[in-house]
Amino acid sequence: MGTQGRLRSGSSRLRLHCGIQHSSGSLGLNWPSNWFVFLQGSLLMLRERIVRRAWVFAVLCCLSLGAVSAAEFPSFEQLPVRPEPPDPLVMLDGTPVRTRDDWFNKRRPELKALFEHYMYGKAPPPPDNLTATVVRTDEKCLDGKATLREVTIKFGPKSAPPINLLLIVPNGRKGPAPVFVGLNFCGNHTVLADPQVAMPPQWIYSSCVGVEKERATDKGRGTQKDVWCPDLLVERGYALATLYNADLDPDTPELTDGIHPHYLSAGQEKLGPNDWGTIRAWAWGVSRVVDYLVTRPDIDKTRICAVGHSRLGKTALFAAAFDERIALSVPHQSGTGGMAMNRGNDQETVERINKVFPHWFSDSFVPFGGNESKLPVDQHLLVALVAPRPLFDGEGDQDKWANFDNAMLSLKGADKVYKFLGGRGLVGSGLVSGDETFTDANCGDLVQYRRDEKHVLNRAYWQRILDFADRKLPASR
Ligand code: GTR
Repeated sequence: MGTQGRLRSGSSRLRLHCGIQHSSGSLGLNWPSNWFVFLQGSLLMLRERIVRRAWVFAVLCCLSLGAVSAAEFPSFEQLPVRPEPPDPLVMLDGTPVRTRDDWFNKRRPELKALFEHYMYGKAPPPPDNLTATVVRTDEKCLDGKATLREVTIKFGPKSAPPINLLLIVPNGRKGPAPVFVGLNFCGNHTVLADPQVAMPPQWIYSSCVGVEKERATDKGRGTQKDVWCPDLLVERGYALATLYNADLDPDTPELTDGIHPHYLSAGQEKLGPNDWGTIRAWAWGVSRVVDYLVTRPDIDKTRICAVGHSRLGKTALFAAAFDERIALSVPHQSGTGGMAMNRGNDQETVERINKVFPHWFSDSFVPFGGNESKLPVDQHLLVALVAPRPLFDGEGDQDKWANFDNAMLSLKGADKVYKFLGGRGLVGSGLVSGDETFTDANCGDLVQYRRDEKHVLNRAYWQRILDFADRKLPASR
């Protein structure tokens, strides 16, 4: 799966999320505990003040007066070490976010620019020439319960590859249907057992069923139906819009395929350090599908949900963070680069993810391997960008690699913004497990849902994703 990465240097040092942890014993002092608490508090305040000053200094050195622009962000070397995750409600230059207006018009654009600059890379602006052609319709899909359409979506430079969208919309409905949009790993023909759905012609993961010499075959048809569960979605009144991720960018380090080469300027042979990586390209493609979905009368444009598993869960989160037309998001087992905080991640580290998947992020992310505490952003801020819209963080008890504990830290870090915007954010512990039903007492706008499962998306998860969507996006909205 595209794992032959460029080797890069860097240490695999781990950092504690909570910074200094002293006890009076470790200091060798015998002071009464209230003295120690006082001293500890003062040290923490002093450290916070020093870190804040260093930040303000670095930012002021790099910014001229006026709005923050990515070109003026501090270089990696200029960034101070900052063990605590950045406060979502404090601007990069230290100015507090006091109003909704500050959030939506200042901090939110700043965070988007920071994520693009230091981590995922910058994508081109939305194209103004998007066209969609329905190339096949089957009104009798799923025993007549749904209408299937295959749609070719074109955009951007003439030479750019199209998106081949599979759209399944329930037939028996009273109004426009809510929809889940997500990229798939193995091709549209694997989503349901239909002999006619077009197979992707390009490179495909050899781990997908029926793949021979890195190309899809008929043997793969319907083999992902228990991952996507289109019958269940339709039964519950939801549409499904899905496309193979390689339509946008095959999951390999090569720059010669997918969307990237069509956006290089004349003579440019490689991406710049802050240009879009594969996850950014995938998420940009999700937004192109949304461009199309909002034009369809059978789709409820106020109930568009983004879903994805694993690397495609990272994509779903990023898409929702950047595209406010996405009303609800389901980053499922998304791990590093998705829901899991980079600071203190003892599972997949920044260094490792960049080594194994050098194309997923922009090159500007590489130096943060082993230096996570220099990051001016962390994943709680990507979740904060989704606020106040509902988010379901699906996790598996046996899927330690995705680091559900660090995902919970992201939810907790973003909660502040949900509440600042008047939403419910996290409620109770924020965790709902197994067969526990969602109630007002355990489910706010943010929830971590965990089952005793490995790294998988399946019907059992979908039941709960749909329960969450029913609660958060009722038809009467
Ligand atoms: C793993 C990778 C994870 C996750 C996963 C997947 O190898 O380390 O970040 O994305 O792949 O996408 O299945």
